[in-house]
Amino acid sequence: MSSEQKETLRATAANANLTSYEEARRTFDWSEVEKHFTWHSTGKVNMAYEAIDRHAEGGLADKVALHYSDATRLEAITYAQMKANSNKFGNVLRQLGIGKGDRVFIFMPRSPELYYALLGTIKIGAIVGPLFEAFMEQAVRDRLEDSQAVAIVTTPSQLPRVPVADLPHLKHVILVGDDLLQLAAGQVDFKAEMAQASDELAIEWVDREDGLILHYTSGSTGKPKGVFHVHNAMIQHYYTGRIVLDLKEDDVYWCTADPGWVTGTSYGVFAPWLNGATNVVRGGRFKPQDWYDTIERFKVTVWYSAPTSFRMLMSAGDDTVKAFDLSSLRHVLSVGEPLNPEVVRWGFKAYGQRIHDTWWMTETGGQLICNYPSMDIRPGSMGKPIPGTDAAIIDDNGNVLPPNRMGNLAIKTPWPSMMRAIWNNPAKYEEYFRFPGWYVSGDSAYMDEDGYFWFQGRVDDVINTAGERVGPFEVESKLIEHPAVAEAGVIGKPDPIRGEIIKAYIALREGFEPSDELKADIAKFVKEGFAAHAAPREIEFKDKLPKTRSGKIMRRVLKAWELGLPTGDLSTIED
Ligand code: 6R9
Repeated sequence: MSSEQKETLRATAANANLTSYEEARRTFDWSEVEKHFTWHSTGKVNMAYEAIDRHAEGGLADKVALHYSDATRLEAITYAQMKANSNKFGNVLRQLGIGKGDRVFIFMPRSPELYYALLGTIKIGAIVGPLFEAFMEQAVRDRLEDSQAVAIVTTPSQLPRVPVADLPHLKHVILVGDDLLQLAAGQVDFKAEMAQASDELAIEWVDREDGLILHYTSGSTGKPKGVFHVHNAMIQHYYTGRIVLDLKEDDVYWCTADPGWVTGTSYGVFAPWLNGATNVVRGGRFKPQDWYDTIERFKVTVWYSAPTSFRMLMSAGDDTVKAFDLSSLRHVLSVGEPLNPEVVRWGFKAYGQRIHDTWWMTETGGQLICNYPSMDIRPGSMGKPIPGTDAAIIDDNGNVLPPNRMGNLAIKTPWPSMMRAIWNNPAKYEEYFRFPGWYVSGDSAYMDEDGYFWFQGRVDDVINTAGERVGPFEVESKLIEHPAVAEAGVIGKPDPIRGEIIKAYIALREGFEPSDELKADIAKFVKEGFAAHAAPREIEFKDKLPKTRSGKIMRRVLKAWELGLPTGDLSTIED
């Protein structure tokens, strides 16, 4: 396909922070961004200071740092208050003897207290480990054991899922709840301690390469990996906040991700606050009406969410959109999974906004391949590498492939927010860097002749049917264009003749019933609208598809079902 024929949404944002992508790629220099931070004069730094205190002391004291809301709470917290409360929590930890380099985990639902705890931990130089609130005991155990955490911040209702007795190094359990009466040995009452703690704190000034955060992420097999990041990541968080999120002084920014997922910290905590924006956090479960209400109520201008949410909003229909005033929105972004062209088209129609896809990983710490307000969007493409980095498609021997060839998506090393280790597992870390000069992502993609990158699937998910390599994403994207299809997960099912055949698991939209006619109609739709070889030969309807808590369809679970094999580590599965 030549690029002229490719569907394009033209750039419209003339006053974006990044005015010319091409020029920035030629002239950009990370050392310019570094000058923005304290270390430039002192040699020492602290992420939480740069994100909060600097603004609290620099004229934004009374600006709202956080608009928090859920079904029962509505609170606006200023930068000055955020500074004071995170200082208090830093003091609470210090009084317990916790300090630089110690691992402190957070295992609780979103709330203002979660953010005080996260920032306070960082302020004393400890390493924070955020967990999804819904983790079960085994998932909590694996992570606390591997990291040898000394403390966990949690709630009374989640406490039964913290296997304290099995974790000898876990000395302190800090409980966030009301009227805690009887505390067992090692338990600490968050609210009582915060009430008497000083709001002045001597910040732990650290080196750029000192530990910041440990994000556990599930591999397809084996135990979760502890992806280790350092304070230096702030360079990338700040910069991508400017050029990708396009944050400006008056923005009200909402990232819908939970801090248990890297998106909820890099872009739910660090990037917005490093840029001095007002941040919105909505607690509780996803509901279309609540989400639109959040945009309307806080007049959200920049909105960062995930394909799974956009697909659910699309399923909820245009009338739901019309019931709210979403006119404050000026910039919308997506991450976590491939963003189907149909979703981009719908978003343009329903919100009048181009949804900007962004690609990155827990391991990369920050955004790497993105669409920018000042760049044309090709629906279905992840975009182009951020200035200051380079990406390529390489073969299994590390050779760079020409345009339009499917292969391993790789990033040229290094970049500021790159992981610095897999905790306790140097061998695993080295695997990512097996070709000198490259980080190998494990994703399969191709680059078109104009430098746009197109995701195909995880390398393990690519299907080989009758000699043709088919990325599951393109088939799924075609499937969801069918009016009956809400979500689709596509896998290769072993077949004696074709090697693999394409099998689609499909969740139907409301109002549609499973039937053989519908299966045939859907298969025909892909065959005629996309390609005969990519049409599913088998379709199975499901009420729901298995997804991670960050909304990724778990194709490997579909495949394990299909083959009757064990499903591997399921600690991050949603239900
Ligand atoms: C931030 C985050 C990383 C994996 C990644 C890829 C998938 C993320 C994507 C995307 C297609 C995008 N992924 N963004 N695939 N298009 N824009 O998601 O981190 O949870 O570690 O997942 O997610 O497969 O390798 P993480």
